[in-house]
Amino acid sequence: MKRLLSGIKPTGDLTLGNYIGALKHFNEMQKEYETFVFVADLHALTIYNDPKVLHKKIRDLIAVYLACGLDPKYTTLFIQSENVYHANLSWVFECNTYMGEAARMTQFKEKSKNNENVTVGLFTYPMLMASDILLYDADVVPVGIDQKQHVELARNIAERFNNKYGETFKIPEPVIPKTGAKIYDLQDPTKKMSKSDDNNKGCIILLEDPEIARKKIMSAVTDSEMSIKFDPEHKPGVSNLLTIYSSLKNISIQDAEKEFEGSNYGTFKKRVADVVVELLNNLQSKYKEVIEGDTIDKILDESNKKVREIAKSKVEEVFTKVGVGR
Ligand code: ATP
Ligand code: LTN
Repeated sequence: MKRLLSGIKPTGDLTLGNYIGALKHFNEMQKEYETFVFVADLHALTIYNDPKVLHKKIRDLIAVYLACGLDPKYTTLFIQSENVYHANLSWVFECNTYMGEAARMTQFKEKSKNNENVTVGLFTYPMLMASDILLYDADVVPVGIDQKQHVELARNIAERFNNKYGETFKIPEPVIPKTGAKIYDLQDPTKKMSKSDDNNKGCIILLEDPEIARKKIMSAVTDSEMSIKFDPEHKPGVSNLLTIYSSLKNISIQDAEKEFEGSNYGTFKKRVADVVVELLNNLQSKYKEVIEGDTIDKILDESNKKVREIAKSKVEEVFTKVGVGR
């Protein structure tokens, strides 16, 4: 069985963008692949987080993974920092990545622009991400479009390492969803819906009151026409709502367009809001069950053993090949 691996940072509040671009796909793919999904808590440290809040967000993310349908029968759920080998391998990759290729990462360029508090960690973050992926010989890595470049860097690192030191790593493939690879902000549909954004009127938060989410959809920016057509360039707001609707209903954009032929924007938004509210209601009731129950630690303890074993043998192989240790 092929392996799937992906992770999400426990910073900010999880959004509908995270759900449609990532969580939903992990859930749909878990039976087809041997699946590893983790909380990328070391990645969260590239910016300052209140430690107490970070601890809570890590647990919350595990609960959201379970609430979204990730099933420990199929998916190994774990916390990155609980497996020390991620950071070990990352160092080796930092020493096998050129400054020029790391400096080309779009996310680094964007996040470091006009920012005086850029850490070295933000720069080396893609090498840690490469180690997350390559430690487990992942075949596929489902991510939103903004992470594709990082998975491509992981491929380059793997190929270079294999050429230099002999066959060691599988070359992973990024898997980008056909629809919903990028969900946009409801107030500014040219910008990604992001949990690190301060203005959250344009952002649906998975654990927020569903009625607040409904209001956000009802006041989403559209345009002054009256046609419900998918045209991201000229009609970014309407196209974004069509993407959200078709992803959550599991139908094509064309079918969604047909469904709304002749409808006005008010009716359209109400129907989009209904599917979003239904998703949040389901997700939140499962989340509550999990976070109040006692299964989280059992699941993590079990998967911990498994991931450490896999990672230990990979890191030992790498250390021997590069010539460190006895
Ligand atoms: P930030 O927006 O805070 O920089 P992020 O949400 O991109 O962070 P993660 O939470 O780690 O970072 O992302 C988890 C996954 O969700 C990634 O695969 C990412 O591509 C996807 N994702 C995040 N936002 C969106 C979005 N608006 N549309 C589609 N996918 C998204
Ligand atoms: N960098 C990703 C989160 C992430 C990840 C990974 C995704 C860390 N390690 C490994 C896939 C595979 C992000 O910011 N969204």
